Parts: sequence; structure tokens; C-alpha cells
Amino acid sequence: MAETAWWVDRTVYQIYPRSFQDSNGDGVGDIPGIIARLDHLQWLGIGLIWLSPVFRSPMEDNGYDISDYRDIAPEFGTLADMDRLIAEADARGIGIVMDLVVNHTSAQHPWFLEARRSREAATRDFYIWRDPAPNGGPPDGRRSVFGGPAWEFSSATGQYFFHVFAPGQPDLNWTNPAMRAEIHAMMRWWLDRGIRGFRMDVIDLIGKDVDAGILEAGPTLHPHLQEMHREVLAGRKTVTVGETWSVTPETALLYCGRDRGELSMVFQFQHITHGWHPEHGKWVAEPFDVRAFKRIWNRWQAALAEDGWNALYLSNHDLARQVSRFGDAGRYRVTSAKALATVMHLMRGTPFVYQGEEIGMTNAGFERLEQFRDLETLNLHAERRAAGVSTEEFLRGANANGRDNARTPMQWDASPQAGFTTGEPWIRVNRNFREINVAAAREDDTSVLHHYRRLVALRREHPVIVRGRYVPYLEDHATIFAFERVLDGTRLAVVANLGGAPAEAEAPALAGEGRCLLASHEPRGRLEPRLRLAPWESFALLGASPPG
Ligand code: TEU
Ligand code: CA
Repeated sequence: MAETAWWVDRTVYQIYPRSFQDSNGDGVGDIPGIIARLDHLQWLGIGLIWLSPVFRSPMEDNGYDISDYRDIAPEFGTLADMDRLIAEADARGIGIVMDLVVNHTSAQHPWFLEARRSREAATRDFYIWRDPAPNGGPPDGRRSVFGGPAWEFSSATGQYFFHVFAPGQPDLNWTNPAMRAEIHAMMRWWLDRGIRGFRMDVIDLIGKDVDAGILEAGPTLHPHLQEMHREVLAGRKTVTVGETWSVTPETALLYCGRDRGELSMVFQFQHITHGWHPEHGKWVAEPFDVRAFKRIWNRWQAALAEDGWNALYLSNHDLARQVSRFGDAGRYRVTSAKALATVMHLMRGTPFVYQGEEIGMTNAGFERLEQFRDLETLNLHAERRAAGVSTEEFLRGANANGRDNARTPMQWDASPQAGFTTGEPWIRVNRNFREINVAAAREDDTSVLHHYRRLVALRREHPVIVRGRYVPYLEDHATIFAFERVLDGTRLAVVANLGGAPAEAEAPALAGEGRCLLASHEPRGRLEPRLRLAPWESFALLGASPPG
């Protein structure tokens, strides 16, 4: 049961290595840079690092296109650097969770280089090949997530291969047992080096049945995950989290139920895609709907109340900065960042902090298309232009939800390039780095950073946060997110106004005395039956749970 797992009181911090800390002045973050910044994570109280891919890669998709699972990309460092990171993190009580990207490899992976040479290649069936359609074109009209067709013709053998993402990311054929055995062996090799687990990239796609047109949550998905657990994870001190864009509260326990023998938890995306346009997805951002946001999280808290475990997050390397997407990046940046963190860290589940979120970093605010780096954005710009969308209209969407918003360099201090590099950064540093940076935040006890540090510490100090039952309140209120956590005789009341106007509500059930554990405004020692909240005000009150 997750409640008693070794990792259950730990907070996870996601590092996107390219943008975290450069150590050699080439403008690209690297592993020695991460090691140099481990004290920041230890100070924050972090217990696990999810490290986005550092494996050898042509970097078409910044490392999510792997050409050697057992070597480190030279721009990030060496295997010795990786071993040092594992040891230095462990010395600080921090475990390393690596990014397992096995729905596809890079087209430069030796398996694919061999497979595409001949239909008789030993690794031919590690990938998904089909004959051209009768007209010589792709087998069907499916599109890639990154634009263009999902089939790429390989003239050497006269067949097409399937790729959900870029042509440089051919999908692996998970029905092939020899391929699966290679992946299992690689996973064991990394666990033997001392990592503590895996974040599994688009793992709900590995059960695909291409001929039946089933991509997500396909028929062989759970058998593959159960085999992976038996062959790799069982009996080891590990933690795993699957990236599953298709998961719902109804299917989540199939992945992380206590008796499933699959994963520790999954990332669901309903609170993310709810704000996307039905036809144009994230490229036409819709305003944040607080009621929908609460309804989704309350649903997930109920679904995994007795079994399974929630991954609690608002940001990652693929998403807009949370204070820009769900909060207020302007006047109420600090208090809105605190309000979002308070509700996310005090629900039942494991919080994931994305690099820079802990200081309230904001979206990038690029002025020109040339400032973007992400192939998804650049490809989709070309596609939307061809469909008649103007560049400035596309830039509005890219500046709202494009992945580069999360990938501008970590803002360490007010020195040139925010202390990220002594060279030219691979992507522009956000122009607000002189005000928003770790050094300044460390000096200000009222900063977002100190608020995160308190939240991480509270999780370790108060069992009610890890184990308490979740009880929602004011579910229909337009902006107030309120809930209780209850364990034995203790209750923790959590209240946040997720809006830029004062808010009031009748909440007699929440009323009572308590000890204010943290507050964005004046601490409160008691809750009145009628709540009155300032814009973006949040607090948590520890008290005795009322009788009955
Ligand atoms: O992301 C899965 C994925 O599909 C996202 O890219 C998402 O669909 C998209 O951003 C929405 O517009 C994972 C990784 O997190 C991402 O960085 C990789 O690019 C992708 O898989 C391929 O490995
Ligand atoms: Ca570097």
C-alpha cells in the first residue's frame, strides 16, 4: 500500500538537464552542473529527483529520442558523472528516478540503423513496419503528435515505419519479446547502478495495436507492465510513475492498485487538457476554470482514496509555467504561486515540483518565432500557417502553452544569464530573472521558495498530510478550493482563494480553533463559519477534528 511505501513522505523535484545548470560554459545544462546545485535541493527538503533524459541522443526532442540507453549524452557528461550524481544525491538523502523513454528510440539507435537496412535484420521486428497503401502512400492517414504523417517511408526496404512523435522517433514494437528483454536488461542495469526508479514516458502507448487503430491503453499494455514489474522492479526498493495521458479515475487502479504489480503511481492530465481547445488543443488556450479544476482533483482524490496513489503536479517540461497558466504572473504572482502550491502539496498523494516552480518562474514571453526551440512548436507553426493561421495568432498560443515556456534556464541569481551559464544559453533566459531568482528568494522569508520549503517539511512532520482522509468542501464555489485532511483525532483544514478578487463563503463545517501551519497572508488561529479571503489568500490550519 503506497501509504507505507519508503518514498511516501518524499517530495519529488523534476530536473530538465538542458536548462538547470551549465558547468562548462557551452550554454547547455549538464550533470556536473546538477551536482553543483544539489545543496539547493537538500535545503528545499527534496527526497527524489526525476531526471529528464540524459542518455546519448541526437537531441531532436532534447533527449526524448535515445540512441544509446547505456551511455550519457556528451553534452550532459559521462557515465562517471552520472555515478557521481547518484552518489552525491544519495549522500543528501535524495534518490534519482530516471526517465524511461521506451515507446520509441531515436532513428540513430543501432537497433533502428540495423532494422532499416534489411527486412531480415535481427532487429527489424523491434519496430513497426508496414507495406505502402495500394496507391504507394502511407498505410493510413494517421498524424504524428509533432505534425505530419505518423508513417515514414524507408526506401532501403520499401516499407513505412510508424512514429507517434517525430520521424526521428520510431515506435518500438512491444509485441516482440526479444525487444522487451533488452529493455528489461537495461532497466536492471540502471537500478544496479543505484537509481531508485523510473518515470515512464508515454507508457500507456506501449500496448498499441496499430492495425486495429488502438494507440492508447491497448490490449497488451497491462501484460507488458506486469511483465516489466516481474522482470525488473519486484523485490527492489524502487518508485515508478507512468506518464499516461489517457488515464481516467476509472482506469487508474489498473496501473497503480496495490495488487496490480505494475506502477507506484501515474500522471493524469485531465486538469491540463480541460483547458485546451477541442479542435486546436493547447494552441488555443482557454481561460482557467477553477470549478472544473476542483472537480477534477476532487474526483481523483476520491478515486484513489483507498488504493493507488495520486501524483500531484501542475508543471513539467512539456507544460506552461503553472503561475502563468493557473495563477497570476503579474500583480499576484507570489500569493497565487503560494496558493497553488498549498493546495497541490496538501492533497493526498506525492507532490512533484518542476524546476523553477519553487521560485514562481513565469512563462517566457517570447516576441519572435525564432526564440522558440521546441520541434513540436516549430512543426505545428508550419502546419498551422499552412492552414491559414497567422504567425502572431500562433505565437499567442505558443506563448500560452508551448513547451519552451518551461525550458528557459533556471534563474539562480541576478548575474548575467541568471547564473545558469557563463556562455550563450541554448534558449533565452526569461527577462524577469533579476527579480525572480533563487538567491533573492533565499533572502526573503516571505518568498515562494520559503513557502515551498515549509510545505515539503510539513509533509515529513505531519502524518495527516501523507495518510489523512481527503474531505472536499465548497465544491461549487467559483474560486475557493477548500478541503480537510483527517487522521485519527487530527484534522488539517486547507483553504485557498484561487482568484484575483476577495471571496466569501459559508463553511460552518470547517469552523474551529487550530494552529496555523502556513499562510500567505496574516496567520489565522481559527476559522469562522463565514470565510472571508483576500485575493489569492491561502492557509492551512491544524486542529482537532470535530467529534463524530
Ligand atoms: O510527452 C508526451 C506528449 O505527448 C507531450 O509531448 C504532449 O502530448 C504534448 O506536449 C502536447 O502538445 C512525452 C515527453 O514528456 C515529451 O517531452 C516528449 O516530447 C514526448 O513524450 C516524446 O517522447
Ligand atoms: Ca554544459
